[in-house]
Amino acid sequence: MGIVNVTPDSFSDGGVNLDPDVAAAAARRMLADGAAIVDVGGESTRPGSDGISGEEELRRIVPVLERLEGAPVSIDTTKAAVARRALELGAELVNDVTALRGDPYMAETVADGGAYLCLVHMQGEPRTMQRSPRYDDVVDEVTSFLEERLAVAVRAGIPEDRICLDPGFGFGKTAAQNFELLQRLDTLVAVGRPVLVGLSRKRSLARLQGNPDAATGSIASSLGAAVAAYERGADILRVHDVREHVEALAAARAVWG
Ligand code: HH2
Repeated sequence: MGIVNVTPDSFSDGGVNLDPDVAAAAARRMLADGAAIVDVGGESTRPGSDGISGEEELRRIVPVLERLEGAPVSIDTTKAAVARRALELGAELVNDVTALRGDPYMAETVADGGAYLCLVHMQGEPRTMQRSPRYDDVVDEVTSFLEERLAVAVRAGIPEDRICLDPGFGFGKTAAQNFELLQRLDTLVAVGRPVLVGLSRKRSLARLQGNPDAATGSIASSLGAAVAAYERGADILRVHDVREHVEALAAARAVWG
């Protein structure tokens, strides 16, 4: 899954894709490089971000989706109105980092639109989530949460076989908690739904290089983490650098045989 953030403030590619022609070209390049789908988002959910109105989010993403007609697209949004418009414009998957908790109309929007859904774990909300994330057992808590949200989604009429689960790296988690989730990814895989992971360029990766102040992790560290996640059963990798990840996965697959 390639990432196309149509935002001025995303943590690693903010401002790059604000022109819809540039954003659509970037998305098409990712698909040509081997992405199965591109995730278009109009609102940054980076730690500390405040959120924007639905009108502003639509203003950013609609021209991009119009230019991507016929391409496999996912919409990264927490707002039902944005998801509804994106589905009308051909999006197939709704990537909701609130796991249907952010907007009371999101579940029926996904169900009525016949869309796929990604449920993401987040402790707190983007503005405050990194202040002091706390868990007794991060793996058990994230897994139980996602099982509960999966049940909610299915009760709302979204077929289970259209839903994938995401532990939400960096969404209310310390670097140590992120890596524990990755080490024990098999617990989430055992739930039986495809697992999506978003590690690409995230700050926890920069910590490994001993740089606590870096805002982004390197491509090389993203690749290492992605291959490790793949080996632990991740099905979908949400990444900025598609070609590099496709090549790294091809090598990992060749080793696996
Ligand atoms: N991470 C981000 C945004 N959306 N969706 C899923 N399913 N999983 C993730 O890990 C995830 C996500 C944050 O990364 P990014 O889109 O690069 O930045 P920003 O939120 O600043 O736009």
